[in-house]
Amino acid sequence: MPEVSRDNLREFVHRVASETPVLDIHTHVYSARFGRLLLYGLDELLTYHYLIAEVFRVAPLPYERFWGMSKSEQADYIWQHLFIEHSPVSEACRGVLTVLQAFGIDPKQKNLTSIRKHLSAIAREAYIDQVFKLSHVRRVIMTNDPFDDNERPVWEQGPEPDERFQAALRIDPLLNDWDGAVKRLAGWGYRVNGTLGTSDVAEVRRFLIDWVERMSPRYMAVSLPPDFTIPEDGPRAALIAGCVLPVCREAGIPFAMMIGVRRSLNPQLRLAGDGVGAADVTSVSRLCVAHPDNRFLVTMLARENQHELCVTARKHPNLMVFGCWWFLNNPSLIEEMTRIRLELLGTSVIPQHSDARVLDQLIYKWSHSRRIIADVLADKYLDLARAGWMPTEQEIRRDAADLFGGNFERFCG
Ligand code: HDL
Ligand code: ZN
Repeated sequence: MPEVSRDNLREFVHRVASETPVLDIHTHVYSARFGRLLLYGLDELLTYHYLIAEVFRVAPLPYERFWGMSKSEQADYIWQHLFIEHSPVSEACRGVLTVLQAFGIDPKQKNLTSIRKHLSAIAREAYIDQVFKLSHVRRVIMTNDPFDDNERPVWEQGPEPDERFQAALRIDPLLNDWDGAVKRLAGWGYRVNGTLGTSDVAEVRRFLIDWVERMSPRYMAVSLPPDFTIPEDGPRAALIAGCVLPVCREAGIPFAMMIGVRRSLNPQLRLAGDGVGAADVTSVSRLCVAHPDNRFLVTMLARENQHELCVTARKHPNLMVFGCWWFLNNPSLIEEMTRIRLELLGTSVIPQHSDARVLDQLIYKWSHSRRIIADVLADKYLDLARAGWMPTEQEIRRDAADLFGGNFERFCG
């Protein structure tokens, strides 16, 4: 296979990175059969909760006044204050522009009404196809919550038919609000009383098995607060060890832990009100050691946790580090994290996920991240070249395929 010359290495790596189809392992998008849960189009892009948090900084107004606006009035307000009256330099603002550009729209030449008209003229199925084509994403993994009253009935009708959308079984209410979950589980016919005795354990396992069979999830997932520790008093540690991990082992799927979110720092901002806190990485290590037959996908929300998480991953082959989550999904931190990861873990990582909530965001979240990951990868190959090791085209394609989905698929088995 031909080696790549040093002079055109960077350009070749960028081309491969932009062309490699991605398996996006964590998103909040939905397939068409979920109806209104599938968000797409200009107003959804502009009312992304990241932009809601940002607009209150430059144009504060009474929260209820904003929440009382229609979706398009909120979008107009955000556009006016974050794009017209201030330069849209934040990552979430720039993302909207990247999406419009990909659809061939010059926002400087149009107004929101004509942009809305342009995008809403595309039928929903065609829109989904267009976004997958423009983003070079081959498959997304959704976030599927059996406790969500809008989502549950859809799953009760049957499995997901669109193979571009796969499930992840998200169990935050079970692990983070056991008392509330007991009431819901009992209402669905699971014989639980909250004592977490053998009957509760058996019934929670039955609940999880029922949903694994219904969803065929690629993994089970939970988001956890900064003060999450193992061991810890309370039901969460017992539910993880006694129910979640045995069912994951039996189903042959990983358990994903997303650690470090401080929910509702500002409840008036609703989805936009969450914050971040440094968490305990040693607890991840303890779980990996105590459950060697389980596989753990882990992402942490605090920048301060990233280096220690990579060092921990060097100790545990059953630990896979993934993504630049949420407040880390910005160029400066994606670059820093990708460098730390490649230098400590080689290509044995999942460098990114999109966390897209609006389907169109697949376009910008991936085009922004591919560029950064490609640049870091090119730098590492040039470091290799200085040591006399020039990668071949095939090796570069292999590495990109690993990073953009292959590592996840092998890790999931
Ligand atoms: O808990 C999560 O999965 C987070 O990603 C939240 O959904 C958060 O609101 C988000 O969308 N972050 O990007
Ligand atoms: Zn998420």
